[in-house]
Amino acid sequence: MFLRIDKLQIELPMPEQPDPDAASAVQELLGGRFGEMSTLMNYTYQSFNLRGRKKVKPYYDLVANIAAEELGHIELVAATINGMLTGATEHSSADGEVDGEVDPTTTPLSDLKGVRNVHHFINNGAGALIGNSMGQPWQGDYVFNSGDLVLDLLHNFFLESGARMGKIRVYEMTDHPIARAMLGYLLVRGGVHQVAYAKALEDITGANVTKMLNIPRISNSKFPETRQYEDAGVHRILYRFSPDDYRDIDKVWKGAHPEDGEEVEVQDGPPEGGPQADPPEEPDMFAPGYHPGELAEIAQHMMREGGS
Ligand code: MN3
Repeated sequence: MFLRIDKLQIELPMPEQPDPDAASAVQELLGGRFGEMSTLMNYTYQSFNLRGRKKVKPYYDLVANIAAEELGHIELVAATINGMLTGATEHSSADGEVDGEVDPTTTPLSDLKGVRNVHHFINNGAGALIGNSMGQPWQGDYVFNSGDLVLDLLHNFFLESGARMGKIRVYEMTDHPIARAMLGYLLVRGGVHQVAYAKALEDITGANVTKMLNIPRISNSKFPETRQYEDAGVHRILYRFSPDDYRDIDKVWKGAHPEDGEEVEVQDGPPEGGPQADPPEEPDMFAPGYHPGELAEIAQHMMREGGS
């Protein structure tokens, strides 16, 4: 398996306006039952545990390869939440600063006590949590792995459908530009995985599962942020996340796309991607801790020592 750890799967807008309440809604897409943690962990453990995998190699390859893509999706949703939380403390503590230092007696974080998920600010340095929109932690029993390939694939089709429902509802809750950029891309990629599991089920059972799409019954074309990806054919591409493995995903990812009728294709390598997010410092959260000037000095010191 290889992954681009130096890049996000797409370029996200820079943080401008914080929206902690919308960020807590986006948490559902990370750590909720149908979130990216669930898709990642379901496909990871299903591939770890699959028995007789040489016999059913195209399906093993499909599930393991999609697991690799999901790792990039949790990264993207976490970056979205970080971006949406950025600056929330600054807005809150505008009156609490003396000579650039926060005066704790002025209750500089008082505006944050009423946000939907105060954990973002009490336990985390304005960062993403492994939990859902109500703050409940992600749970291992969100992973379904019966050992029966058809049942597991059917579950994965259901999981991707639930994930799509969540994305659409969060889209309808917030027009935050970072959230919408992430949603435009992940609606398209989740759509690919939904179709891939439907095609796998059709191969094995003969049932016309792709006829059930769209679930929910609304096209990605209704969401303007999907357009650049649909125009580029990203909805028809399954990326191969390994130079050597997963050679047989093209045994499943073939034929027509159910929505536009055009041929689907496997592309070697991950998507081109965008720069890695580097969320700005949040001094009121002591994140990353020392004063920026001090950190720069420490870094310089380390570089000098490393070089000698
Ligand atoms: Mn995903």
